[in-house]
Amino acid sequence: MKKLRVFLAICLIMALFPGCSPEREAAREEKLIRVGFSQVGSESDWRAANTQSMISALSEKNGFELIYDNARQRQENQFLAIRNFIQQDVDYIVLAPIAESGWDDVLSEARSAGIPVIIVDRQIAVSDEDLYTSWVGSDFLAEGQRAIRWLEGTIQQQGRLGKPLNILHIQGTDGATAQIGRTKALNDAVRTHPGWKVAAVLPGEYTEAKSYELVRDFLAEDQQIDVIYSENDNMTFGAIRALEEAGISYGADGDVIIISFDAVHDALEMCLNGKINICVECNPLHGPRVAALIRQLENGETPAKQTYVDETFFSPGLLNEDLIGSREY
Ligand code: GZL
Repeated sequence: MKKLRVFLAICLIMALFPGCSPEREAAREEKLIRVGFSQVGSESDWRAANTQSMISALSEKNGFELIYDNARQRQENQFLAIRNFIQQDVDYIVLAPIAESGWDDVLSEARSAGIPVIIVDRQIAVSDEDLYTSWVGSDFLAEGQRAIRWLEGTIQQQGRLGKPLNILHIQGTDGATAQIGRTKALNDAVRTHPGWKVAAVLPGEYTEAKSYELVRDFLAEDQQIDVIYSENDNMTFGAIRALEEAGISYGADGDVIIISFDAVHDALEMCLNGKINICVECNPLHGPRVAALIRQLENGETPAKQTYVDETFFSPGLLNEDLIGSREY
């Protein structure tokens, strides 16, 4: 009976207001907020935690109808998803952009359709900041600087400050804000410390498989390295596999210092066991923040244009099983 009432209400609304879409009105009748979410892909443990956080927060029991799209690490798939969301006349678009550039046209189409856009995680570089309503994510340069400050302190304690230091840099997806910020912190430090040298920059794409292949091939050239600066945990896992195959010691008691970003569960376990020297946290749990931003907009409020999440870092002495077990990801 309720369905019939909804159907008749829609027919009446469509007759009176032909501009309203049946989907938007059906959701309105149920009072669900329709959200289209374009996710980068499923390249890492961090991304899986981020996706889970968004799906859990933007659930029907929380008043949302979520339309989720996995772009499989291709920006053109994100363009397609956003255009589909516009066609489906969603109330909001949430975008986790794979890279900073290329968004002006598709976000102009969303604005013309009157659909607010919220950006999560990495940032976008657009000609008009009004093309998106709000952004929530991490300060990636600060993450990198946290890692560098720890490295400087460790090298000083070892009496190696001012001496040569060969660093293998495993980089995330080129043009991603996380890559830009974490890379800048390292490059700034190399300029500051004359003895520091980047032995190679390996484009690991944030995946374990790609990192393993690149580090394995690099190690085959027998170049000596003192540090691996890996821009996410999954690339670290791949690098560690390659180090073990090459018989090279690493971690708290090894020859190669391992610096890793994200601080996902498995990385923290490895850090606790001394296999990773420092895990720099990158918080993926943006779902509740995005839901709150949408609620603000629904209530006619103006949310902050940018919201940075609080983050820290972990080294073996700062970890225990209880702490690791208490974390959501
Ligand atoms: C950082 C995020 C990065 C993570 C990777 O916020 O964009 O992308 O560090 C993920 O694990 O793939």
